[in-house]
Parts: sequence; C-alpha cells; structure tokens
Amino acid sequence: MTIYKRSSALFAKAQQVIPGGVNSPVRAFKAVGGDPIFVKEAKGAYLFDEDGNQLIDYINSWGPMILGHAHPPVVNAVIEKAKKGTSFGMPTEIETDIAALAVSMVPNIDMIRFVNSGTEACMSAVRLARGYTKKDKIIKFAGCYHGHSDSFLIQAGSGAVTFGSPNSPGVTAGTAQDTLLANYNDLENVTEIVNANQGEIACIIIEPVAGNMGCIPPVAGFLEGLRSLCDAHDILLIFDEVMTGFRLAKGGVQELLGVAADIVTFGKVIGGGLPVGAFGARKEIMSHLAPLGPVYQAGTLSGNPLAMAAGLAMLTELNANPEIFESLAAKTAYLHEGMAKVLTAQSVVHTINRLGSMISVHFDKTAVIDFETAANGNNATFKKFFHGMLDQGVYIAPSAFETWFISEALTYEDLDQTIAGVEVVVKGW
Ligand code: KE4
Repeated sequence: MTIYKRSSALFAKAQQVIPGGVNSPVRAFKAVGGDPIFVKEAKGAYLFDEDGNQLIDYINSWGPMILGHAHPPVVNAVIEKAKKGTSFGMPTEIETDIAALAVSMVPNIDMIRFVNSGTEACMSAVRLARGYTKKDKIIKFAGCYHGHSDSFLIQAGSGAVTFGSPNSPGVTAGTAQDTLLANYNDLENVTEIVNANQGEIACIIIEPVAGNMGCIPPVAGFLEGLRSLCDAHDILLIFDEVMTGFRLAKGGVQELLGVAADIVTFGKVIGGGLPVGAFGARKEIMSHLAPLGPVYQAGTLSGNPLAMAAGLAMLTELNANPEIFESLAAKTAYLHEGMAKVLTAQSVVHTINRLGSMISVHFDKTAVIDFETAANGNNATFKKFFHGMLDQGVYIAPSAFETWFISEALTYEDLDQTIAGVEVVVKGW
C-alpha cells in the first residue's frame, strides 16, 4: 500500500480553510474514499506527488494536458508573456491570433468569444441561444455536465452525480422549470419533449461524445437526428465540446462525426492548462452578443494574455501536427485492448467505452449508453480498482462517472505498465 502521509497532512490543513479541502469537488476522492493526493509537480505523462510517488497520469487535469504536463512550447510562451504583464483589461493582438486560428480549425463557426471556464462558455452559449431565438426552454441530457451554472445542475454528470445530488440545492424551481431533461442516445424521447413544448425551446445542449458519465459515444444516427429535429423546430443545437474540442480531432466532433452544431463551446485544451473557455458560432448568431448586439456577456480576465499565450501555443502545435490525433487514438485503442484482455482473462465483468483519446472502464455487463446504464456500474468494484491502480502507480479518474484522458506524452511502455498493473490488481478478485 503506497504511503500518502504528506498528502493526508496537507489535506487536513486544506480542510481548515477550503470547503472540503478542494477547489473542485470531484478532486476530493469522495466517490472512491481515502484522502486526495496532493501533486507537487508534473512533467510529460507523470505526476509527482507530495510523498515522492511517481504516477502515470490518465486525468491530465481533466483533459487540458493533451500534450503532457509542462509542455515546453506552452510553458515558454507563458513565461515570455508574463514578463510583459499579465492582464490589461484592454484588447490585445494575441486574442485575435488565437481566435482566428480556432475559427480556422473548427467547422461552422465564423466568430468566437473567450471566457474563463467551460461553465462560463456553456452558460453564455445558452443565454445567446435564448436571446437569438427569443425562447426560454432548453433541453439537456441526464448525465451530461455543462458546468455548474444553475440551468445545468439538473441531473448533471461528473462531480454532481458522483455526489448523488444531481439537482443541487440553490437552484430555484423557476430556473429548473426551463430545463427539460432528455435521455442520452434516445431520439424518440427528445422528439416527444420537443413536440410537447412546441415553440418554447431555444436550444438543445449536448456533449456530442459524453464524458461525464464515463465515456459514452453517440449511437449511429443520434446526433444526425438531433440536427434534423433542431432544423424542423427552429431550435439551436449546442455542442458542448469543452472535453472533445481540439481533443478528438482538430475540428472536434463536428469534424470527426460530420454533424454541424449551431453553437460550439470549448474549454480545457483550448487554454493549454490555463483558465480558458470559449464559444463560437456563425456570424449571424454571434452578432447578437454585446457590444454588437443585446445579449450581455463579459469577463475581467477573458482573453487575458497569459491564457491566450498558453492556448495559442497549444492550438498551434495541434493544428500543425494533426497526426497527433491519430496517435492518441491508436494509444487509446492499445490500452483498451490490453485492459480488456486482462479483465476478461480474470473473468472480471466489465465494459470499456472508447472514442478517440477518451476511454472509461465500467464494472457491469450491460452496454453503457446513457445515464441509467452508467449508474448500474458496480461502484464498490470501481473503488477497489481505483485504489489498486494507484498502488500500481497509475492515476485514473477518482469516479466511475468520468472519462480517462490520454496524453501524447504517454509512451507504449507506460501503456504496457498500466495494463500490467490492471492484471496485478484484478488477479484473484
Ligand atoms: P469548467 O467550468 O470545469 O472549466 O468546465 C465545465 C464543463 C463543461 N462541459 C463539459 C463537457 C465538461 O466536462 C466540463 C468540466 N468537466 C469536469 C470533469 N468531468 C471538470 C472537473 C471538475 O469539475 O473539477
């Protein structure tokens, strides 16, 4: 059993001054038990914790570190930028540079607005959709997580479901009534909801590849069906690509699966590890945003030079080397096959979901295609697996309702070590 004495001591101290000792609930290990690990530093595919343990990282800050931790081009860009000031609250050229690059990489968007988190991006996108369509209701999907804005904390995924409080206190009935809940991968259900709320729905917001109830790809025809439904009923289709954007392909899921969204939200990779969110759409929609149009949205640190420098370095490298996405997908497939072989050999009931460089392991025999089937997973087994893998020097998501994120810094030796670790953990279960 690995010793985490210093992490535990730091956690005890943190809990005195930070609620739950963390600044984001899912880090608290509540779903898997034990004290969270405090990281001292990270480099490439590895985390180095406060007790001197080296861990192979499959979280990568929940997605941003797609090229690995402390990636020199990103770090150097931030260092150089910081020497010239960290924030001005005035427009800077680098904002235009990264905006133009992002718009060139992502289909169906002419313009993009930068904010400071995925939550802000999704919250702003919904307000824009409501302002543009002059309709109030939204459809979201059970188990999808779009950040912690009130309208989204209705059967949310990720940390919200991990805590069994999908409908968070503090969200008013008035807010909740405008959020309609649909089942992921269930087009008939969405159609029923649209027909029952004719003329009232501003947008459908979806994770086009879900990552907050484990990794759940859309079934064939599902996204295409949503597109047709939206076209038939003047509803805007919002792809929440905070996780999938610049990860599954240069142009995200729109490029990978060939379905067009009306508004696309971003986070994580677009900021290269610094706080950046963004949302983009065609000009006709974005021109409704202040100061051009009446839909208000703002932020003191939006587009700040440091975050833009990190994001621009990240997107520049991904744009120039699209073969990275194939390499990531190949590594993820290799990991999938290796883990499946070992788990099957040890007769461990499981399913593994994967798309591109997103993957999740579920300890249940039924296919995981929506929130309900994701919730069937055996959490006791997951907890055992999580801590076992930790003892093998492998850090996976501390919740069954999360996706693992593969980074390009992971080598096939790291993958082999991970697969070997799985075999040690499940042997004799
Ligand atoms: P942030 O506000 O955390 O930057 O982004 C919210 C968000 C929006 N949309 C999707 C699809 C997301 O996955 C997220 C955030 N993802 C979680 C991980 N499942 C962030 C981790 C955390 O909450 O600490």
